[in-house]
Amino acid sequence: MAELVVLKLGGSVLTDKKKALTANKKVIARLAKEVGEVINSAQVRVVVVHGAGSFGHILAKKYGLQGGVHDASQRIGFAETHAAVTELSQLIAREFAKNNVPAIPVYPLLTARQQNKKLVSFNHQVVKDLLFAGLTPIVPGDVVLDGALAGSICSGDASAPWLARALEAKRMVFGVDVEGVCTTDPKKDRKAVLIPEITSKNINQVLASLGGSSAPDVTGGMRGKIMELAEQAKATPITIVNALKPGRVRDALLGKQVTGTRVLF
Ligand code: IP8
Repeated sequence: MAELVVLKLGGSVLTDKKKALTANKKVIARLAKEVGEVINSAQVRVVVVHGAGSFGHILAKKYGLQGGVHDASQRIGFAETHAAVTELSQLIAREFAKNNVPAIPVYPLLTARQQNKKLVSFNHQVVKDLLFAGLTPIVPGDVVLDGALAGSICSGDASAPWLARALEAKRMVFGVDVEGVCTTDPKKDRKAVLIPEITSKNINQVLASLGGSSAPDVTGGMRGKIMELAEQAKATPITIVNALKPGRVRDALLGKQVTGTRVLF
């Protein structure tokens, strides 16, 4: 059986995060080609999880959905946000199909449930069945039903590791808009240094090297993120790559050595 890789593509790669409902169509087309090359030439199956970018976050903020769904206006916002997310997924699916990837969106709103913003179930059988049929599931960050808050936001960062664990994926590839995990925020600090590998052997050293003299919230945020990645990597190894650089996602999907950060535990 071909090995399974869960690919998470960040919303800031796929969309212009500052302009509502604006997709980076050229980037999506190139990534579709890279995924197509992989699944049509190698023994690799791919589940694509994608961020919502400017199709989700702007509406979610406008309606205050971060705190749940409590009134009629928020219910409209919940519906509108889901509709926008489905638009992005459909756009990606069409671009993938043009590149010989038979992609089918699977919406967490219909397959997952949360409790107080925490993912508690994801019916992964549909994802498994799509793969078995030779199709490529596309799972967006979405709004979902929440037992405590009526509705809440389910990030692709939660569903990707969940699915990777449930489907026993060989590895996860996170396609982001920076080179990988760095000592400081590379968008704000030109001295940021890429951390090529995080393992149980160097994690304490990596955590100690974070931040330098930059703001404590940046350091805290990064520390939290690395701890979370380490936890996820216990179940599934992770490679984080710059998806804006042509070929990086393709090579990472194939399991090749690539510029980025590998998290292995
Ligand atoms: O972009 C967020 O998903 P993410 C989903 O993967 C919504 O964090 C609806 C904002």
